[in-house]
Amino acid sequence: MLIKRSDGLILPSDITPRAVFESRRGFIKQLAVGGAASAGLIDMASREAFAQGLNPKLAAKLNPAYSALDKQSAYKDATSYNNFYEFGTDKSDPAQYAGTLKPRPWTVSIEGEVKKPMTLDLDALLKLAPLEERVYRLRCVEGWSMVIPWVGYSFSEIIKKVEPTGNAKYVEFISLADKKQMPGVGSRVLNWPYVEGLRIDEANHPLALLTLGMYGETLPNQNGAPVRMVLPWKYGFKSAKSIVKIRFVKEQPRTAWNQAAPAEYGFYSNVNPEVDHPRWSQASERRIGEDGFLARKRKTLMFNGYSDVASMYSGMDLKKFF
Ligand SMILES: Nc1nc2c(c(=O)[nH]1)N[C@H]1C(S)=C(S)[C@@H](COP(=O)(O)O)O[C@H]1N2
Ligand SMILES: [Mo]
Repeated sequence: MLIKRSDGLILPSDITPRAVFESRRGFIKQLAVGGAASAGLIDMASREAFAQGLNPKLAAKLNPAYSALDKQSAYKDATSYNNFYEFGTDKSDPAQYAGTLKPRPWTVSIEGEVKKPMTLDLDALLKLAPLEERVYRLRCVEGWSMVIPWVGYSFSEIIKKVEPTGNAKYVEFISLADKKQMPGVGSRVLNWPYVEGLRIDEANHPLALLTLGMYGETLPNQNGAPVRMVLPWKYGFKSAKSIVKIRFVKEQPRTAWNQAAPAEYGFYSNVNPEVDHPRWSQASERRIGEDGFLARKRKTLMFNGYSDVASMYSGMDLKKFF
């Protein structure tokens, strides 16, 4: 597929020779080979891992067809500048307080309009489909962006397994809301649990990533351990973290941010430089890590540069369905 770079160039990533690709990657880790994803390695006491900033390795093969060539964000930035309101509203809160999240054992129940409802534990999720590394840009609605090598597989793999019924028009993603593990859940900034949603065709789009790791490791707590979504063509808040339940439903889900401020956060929330947030412009963005004195304000691209998704919205007024 064609992935537009943030500088406006269009690169046919599927024909870029792998070697060129690899050498351009700012960050290459020799990933542990083979069964790293299996039980043993991910059983390390999560607290200790958090304290040491050490997450178990998670082996995955780069999928160049779905990877951006942008310079990758520093691991340090990606793990210390976060939005995860269950741990507080400051960018530094998740890295500071998410040590109390216990990502193992963990189960995700998948229910609603499906022929085969199921509850999957982490091992089952890790084995459900081959893990891929995908370097995605993530654009926060607040006007900053990062470039992160995620590890996971297309959410469509889950859809295939549970066999939605004809009534399944939307998918709802529900995050953990446990006061004991998440100090921010005591506050009333949002209606807990954090809920997000997609139309079923969006959920089936190969770019929609069921994410279990980043930078060759299992997900750090502050990034939504142990399992989250990453939807690179939508504003960051659509990518729900620490998911415990996935429901296939008939009606458009009532999402947390849409409920909190419907005029500001629409259900679709596709990245769109032409539709401003009521309180600020969305025409440009600041790439985290580029904020030295030569910092560039980057132009925000339609669908964050993931133009493949456009056909899902043909005929829709994207100003109305923002
Ligand atoms: N459960 C939950 N998921 C969430 C959030 C949150 O507060 N709670 N914040 C969202 C927002 S606003 C963004 S920009 C991304 C940030 O992901 P990152 O910290 O891994 O970069 O997570 C999204 N997912
Ligand atoms: Mo965000």
